[in-house]
Order: sequence, then structure tokens, then C-alpha cells
Amino acid sequence: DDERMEWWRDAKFGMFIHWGAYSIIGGERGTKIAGGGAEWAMDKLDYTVEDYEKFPQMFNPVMFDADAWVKMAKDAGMKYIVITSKHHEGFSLWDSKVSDYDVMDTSPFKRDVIKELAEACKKQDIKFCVYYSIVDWHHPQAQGNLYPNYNIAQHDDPSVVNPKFPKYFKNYMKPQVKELLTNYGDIGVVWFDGDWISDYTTEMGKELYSFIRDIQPNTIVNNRVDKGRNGMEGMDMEGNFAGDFGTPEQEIPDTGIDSAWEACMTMNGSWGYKPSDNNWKSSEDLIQKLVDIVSKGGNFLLNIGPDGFGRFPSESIRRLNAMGEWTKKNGEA
Ligand code: FUL
Repeated sequence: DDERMEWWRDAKFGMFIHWGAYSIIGGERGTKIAGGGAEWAMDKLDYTVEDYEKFPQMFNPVMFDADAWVKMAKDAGMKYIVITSKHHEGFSLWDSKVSDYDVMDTSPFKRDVIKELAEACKKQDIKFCVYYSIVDWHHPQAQGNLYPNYNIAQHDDPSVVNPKFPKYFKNYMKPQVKELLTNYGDIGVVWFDGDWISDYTTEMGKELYSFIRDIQPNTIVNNRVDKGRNGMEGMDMEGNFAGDFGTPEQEIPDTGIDSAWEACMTMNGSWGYKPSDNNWKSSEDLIQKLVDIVSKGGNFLLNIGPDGFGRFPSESIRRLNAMGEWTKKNGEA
């Protein structure tokens, strides 16, 4: 296992990218502003499934430049990129054959974002990784029995179940994960999320984990592949199934953790693009967090929320530049 994890342990510093149809919305609907992460716009701003579909239908980020994104990550000292291939909204950023709700069939953009990024990463020698949400607010079988009231059904309410969820798991989720692992070269990490929903089980997680290992034996999988694994949960007991590394979110754990972990964090308060959120952490603060995390043996996955045109926010670019200058001066993270 150690050999499989070696590149990841050495990497220390990576870029998280939250990008999807929510990047058009920016967390705003009329006078309403979504609280928290703007990638939750569909839920927080009370869109129906049908209403929300218009956003993937207008997803046309003409300024998207995979090479430029990857270069910004590299220049900042980052060694891997994790992009949201599909977030909770259910819209897929690659050419999926099991879904029309993707960038090729629903959007005017008709460019395979995952393919372009995978190729840019390969060219520039940085590891390419994908985030995949188990929660899917668009797929009828992935929601509770109150469909289309997904925003009631998807919360952690054990009374709200969908008996068809195993069908979604088998006929949609697994085939999608397989596409990501077969059509885009080496996948460094599959970063699951949304493991908390009532219909998902540890058994499914185990199945998914070995499914991935069968296709790409070297791919690393986070702890959220197991059900309900927040932060370091599942990583503290031996033999307790919870993937390969812990995922503390917006926090830096104390010292004394033996297992692998990666702290993921935003530069302001949102994962998805949110122009109303000006609560940016300073570059000094971010550098300090990097040092703190690395000194405690963890990895730092720092998030960017590009806008609906495909641009990184200028505030993010400035911070990436500052971190790049620092890593160049002080050696590798
Ligand atoms: C959370 C998600 O609900 C957020 O939207 C974000 O993706 C974060 C990294 O994980 O659980």
C-alpha cells in the first residue's frame, strides 16, 4: 500500500477545483444569496429539477483553458489536481455514455472538460484526479421518495429513502466511475463525496472500492467512499474500512495521526464560484496553513472556484502566485 500512496504522500500540495453549472449561478437568485457553498445553489436557492436544467443547457465556458489552469497549479507548487467531474447537482463534465445530462449532450459547449484537463495534466506532468458525488439531485433514482423534492430527500433523514437507489448505484454510478477510470488515462485519486445519504451503504462503498482497484490498481480513494465518513472518521481504527486517506474539511487536525490525511480548504468561504463572498484568507494565512499541514504529515488540497466563463477569480490567482513565490523560495512543500 505504501508504494501505491508514495506519490501522493510526496505531493503534499494539490488543487481542488469546484466547477459545474452552479458556477454560472454564483450563489445568487434574484435578491437571494445562498448561505455557505455556492455549489449547493440548486438546493439552497430552491430550484426544481426542471428549473435547474436550464443552467447545464447554457453552460458555455468559452474561456476555459486547461493548459492555463494546470500551469497555474504547477506554478503555485501544486503536484495534483482534483476536479469535480460531477457534483451534487448531477451534471457531468465529461462525455458520459450513460447520461445525457453532461457537457456534450446538454450544453452548447460540447467539449469534454475532463479529457482536456487530463491531457493538460499529462503534458505538464502533474497528477490528474477526479471528485465524484454519490449524491445526485438530478437522477430520479438517487433521490428520496419525495422526488422531485430532492432538497428534502437528500438530507440526512433516514426516513427518506429511495428503493431504487441500488439501481442508480449499479446502472449509473458504477458505469460513470468506470468511464472516468478507462477513458482518461491514469487517475491519481477518486475523491468521493455525498456518502451521507440514507440509501448509500458501507457494502456499496466496499464494492466501489474493489471495483476501482480492479480497473486501476494504483488509484487512491478517499475515506468518503465508505458511508458517513467525515473528516478523519474511519481512519483511526485498523481494519475499519474507510478508503485510503482521511478528508478533514476546512480544518487542520491536531498532531498524532498515523494514517494518511488531506485537509481540503477554500480561499474564501465557498467551494463553488461566489462573487458575493469576499471573505478571502490572506496569502500569508494560506502559506502558514500549508506549513502547518505539511509539518503534521498531511496534504493540503486548496480550492479554486472558476466562474461560468472558465476564469479563476483574480483573488485566487493572486493567492496562487504568492504561494508559488513562497514554494520556489523555500523549496518544495
Ligand atoms: C462537501 C460538499 O457538500 C461540498 O459542496 C464540497 O464539495 C466539499 C468539499 O464537500 O461535503
